[in-house]
Amino acid sequence: MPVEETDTQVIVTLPSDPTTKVTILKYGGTVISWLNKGNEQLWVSEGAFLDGSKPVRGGIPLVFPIFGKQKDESHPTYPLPQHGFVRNSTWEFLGQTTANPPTVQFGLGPEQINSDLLKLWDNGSNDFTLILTVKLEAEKLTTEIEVENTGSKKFEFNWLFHTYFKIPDITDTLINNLIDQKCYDQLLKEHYTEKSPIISFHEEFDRIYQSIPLDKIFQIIEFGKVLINVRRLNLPDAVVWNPWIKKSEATADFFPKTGYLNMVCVEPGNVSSFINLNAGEKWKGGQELSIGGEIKVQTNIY
Ligand code: TA6
Repeated sequence: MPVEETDTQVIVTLPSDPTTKVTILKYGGTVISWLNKGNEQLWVSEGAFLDGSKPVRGGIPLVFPIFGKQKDESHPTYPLPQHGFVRNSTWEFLGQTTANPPTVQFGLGPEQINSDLLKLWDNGSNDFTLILTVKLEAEKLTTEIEVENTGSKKFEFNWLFHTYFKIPDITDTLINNLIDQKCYDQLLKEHYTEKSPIISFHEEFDRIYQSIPLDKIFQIIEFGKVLINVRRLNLPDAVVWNPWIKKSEATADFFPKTGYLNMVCVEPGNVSSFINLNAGEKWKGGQELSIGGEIKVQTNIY
C-alpha cells in the first residue's frame, strides 16, 4: 500500500520498491525514517520520545517561527521556546497529492497549536497556514514547506529543516562546498569566513552558514564516496551541527551517548534573517536529499 495512515503516523512506500519508504510522525510533522532500499538514511535517538510528549530527537524536526532562542527582548519571538512551536504540535494529514512519485501533505494552523505556546508569539495575533509536502522517489526525498499569512497583518519568521543524517562514523565524515561561505560559529560566538575546503569533525561543531548561493550542493562524504547530497530550495542558509561528547552526554534524550559518532545535522533554513510575509502572501522553501553520485567540487579550492 503506497500510503498507509495510522493514528500517529503516515507511511509512504515507493510503488516500484517496497523497501523504499518514508515515515512521518503527525506529531511535529516529523519525518522519523527514510529507508532507501531498506537502508535507513536518518538518525533518530534511541531515547527519542515518539509519543508526542517532546519534540523528536532526530529525523527531520521542523523549526518555525524562530530558529534557536531569540535574544532580542523586543522581538515578538522572544518569549517562544527554542526552535519555536511546530515541532511539538500535531499536524493534520491532508492526504496524498500524487501517486507517482508518491507525495503526501500535512497542514498546521493556530487551532492545532497549544494555546499557551501560540499566545507567546505576538499574543497569538498571527494567523497562518503551514503546508508540509513530502515526496518520495528512488534515491531521493524532498520535503517542502509553504507558509501562508492568512491574517490581516504582516509577520516575520525563520524556517529550518533540522535534518539528522545517519552516518557510519563522524570521524570519517566530510562535507564539501562550504569554503568561502560566511558563517556564524555558535560556539565561538563569532562571524568568520569558512576557510576549510572540506569540513571534518573532531569536536563539537555548530555553525550557521549564511546566504549561500542556491546552486551550492552540500555532499556528505565518506572514504571518497558520496553518502548524501543536500540541495536547498529557496533556503539561503544551512546549519551544520554535531554535539560531540559533552553535549550528547548533557542532552537527556540523546542515546546512545556514543550516538554523536553516527549522526551529523545538515539543516537547510532561512535563519540568519527573517522572512517577511504580508497579509495574504505565501512563501515556500524546501530541501532535496539524494543518495550517492559523483563528488562535485563547486568551489575554487586551489
Ligand atoms: O541546529 C543546531 C542547534 O541549534 C544546536 O545549537 C543545538 O541546540 C541543536 O540545534 C539542538 O537543539 P534542540 O533544541 O533540539 O536540543
